[in-house]
Amino acid sequence: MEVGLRLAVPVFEGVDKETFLRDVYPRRRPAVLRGVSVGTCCDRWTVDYLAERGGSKDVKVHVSAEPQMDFLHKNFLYRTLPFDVFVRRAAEKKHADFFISEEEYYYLRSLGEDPRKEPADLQKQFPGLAEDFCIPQFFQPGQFFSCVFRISSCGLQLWTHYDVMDNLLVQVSGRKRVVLYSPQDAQYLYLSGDKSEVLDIDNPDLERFPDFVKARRYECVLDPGDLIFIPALWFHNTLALQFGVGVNVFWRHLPEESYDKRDPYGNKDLVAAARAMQATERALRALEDLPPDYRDFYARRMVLHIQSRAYSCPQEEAVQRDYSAQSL
Ligand SMILES: O=C(O)CCC(=O)C(=O)O
Repeated sequence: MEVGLRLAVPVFEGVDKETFLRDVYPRRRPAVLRGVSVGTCCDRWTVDYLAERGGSKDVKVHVSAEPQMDFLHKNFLYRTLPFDVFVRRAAEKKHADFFISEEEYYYLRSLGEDPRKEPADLQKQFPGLAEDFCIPQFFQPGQFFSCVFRISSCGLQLWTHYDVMDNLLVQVSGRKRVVLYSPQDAQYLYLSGDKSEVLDIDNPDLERFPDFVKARRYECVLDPGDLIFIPALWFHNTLALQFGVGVNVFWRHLPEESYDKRDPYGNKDLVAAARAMQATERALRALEDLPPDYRDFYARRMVLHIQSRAYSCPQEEAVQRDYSAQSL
């Protein structure tokens, strides 16, 4: 199979706030960070400890018979389980108690107290465990948005998507592969909203998604204790190589009013972006009133106009810049 360009995510060792802000953050590109202190969680969070300290509060989890969870075509169920029961189930390969099949896969993305209004915060939902987790102080306290628990069965793969906030994902236990794509390659990802239609990124259906091979693939494997900085708008896809526990922290790097107030997940388009997308829809509806040859002509002119007014650098330049990254 024809494969696209594969690049390694750069690794930074012994990162403190100063080196993060000087060497990593301004590049606005993904980076693996090692040697960042995140508290005692990496030593303490065994399955038994999580079950005991996390308690039996109900959590809503994703359950699927297949390892690749597909949000767009919903191949999973939402089910509610006591947290301790969930953790033990997610850690086992075969289940005596199950919803779909004895080999089903589990995924928890923790939610706020009122999931439609409040962002997740480990401190509020799991105070007994939050004591063991120390949020890296790489941003101002006022920029904090959410702190999300992520627990996956071995083999679980999460669909490719972007978020609108900057993100530090801390891998506490288990190994996880992370694949990322640049926002500048969005045109090759067959998007439906914030998610890619291409579910199997390792064996994509190239008849349906012929341009997917043009997307530059950035890849890394996180070991326990590793962090990855995922800048806002970078697409990411995760694959749990082992049962794994992670925590991610989203923060706002733009003024608060830029973000949609009704967004507890950190993935709704910025207010101005949503307005621009709506205006595009209106423009497209206006084009429908034209005969096909005129519609085609004006659509092409609109694309050129948008490119010349709004692209920050031509696509070829963006590709060129990345050839300096290390190929896999
Ligand atoms: O680690 C995972 O399971 C997914 C992480 C993710 O999607 C995120 O941090 O935004």
